[in-house]
Amino acid sequence: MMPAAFRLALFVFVLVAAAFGPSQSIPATAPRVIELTADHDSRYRQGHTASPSIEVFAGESLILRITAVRAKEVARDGSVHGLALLDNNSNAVAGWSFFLRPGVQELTVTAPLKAGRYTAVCTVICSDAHEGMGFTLVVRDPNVSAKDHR
Ligand SMILES: [Cu+2]
Repeated sequence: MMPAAFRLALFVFVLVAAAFGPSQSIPATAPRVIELTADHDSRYRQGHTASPSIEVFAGESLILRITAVRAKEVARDGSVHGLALLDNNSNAVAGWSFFLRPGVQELTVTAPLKAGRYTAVCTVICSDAHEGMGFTLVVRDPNVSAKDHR
């Protein structure tokens, strides 16, 4: 039979291992990766679709993997495009403001907690077509099925 002190030490070790072990360091669900291009003609694209509409769930962890391609104009700091997310009232959503450099960058974001339609816009005056550069983020309540939205 194990001495009581040893059993206690083993018990504590198991508790600590359970709390800080590898199972705790892996998130329950890995962020979903959304691939986009911030293109040379001042358009956001998802695949071949310009100005896409992207559906996400409220509070969903996302990685925006954006390939930025220089348009006509470049900001003084070298940014070729930008990204800001606006709600229905054109208010900027916190944590969703980025400047993009040429090439691939991964932006870690969290979808807004409030369901609705949001507009992502470019924040660098990248060409004469800059005003039309953006995409739509449709945020769905995860507790409401897509069918119920119709
Ligand atoms: Cu732009």
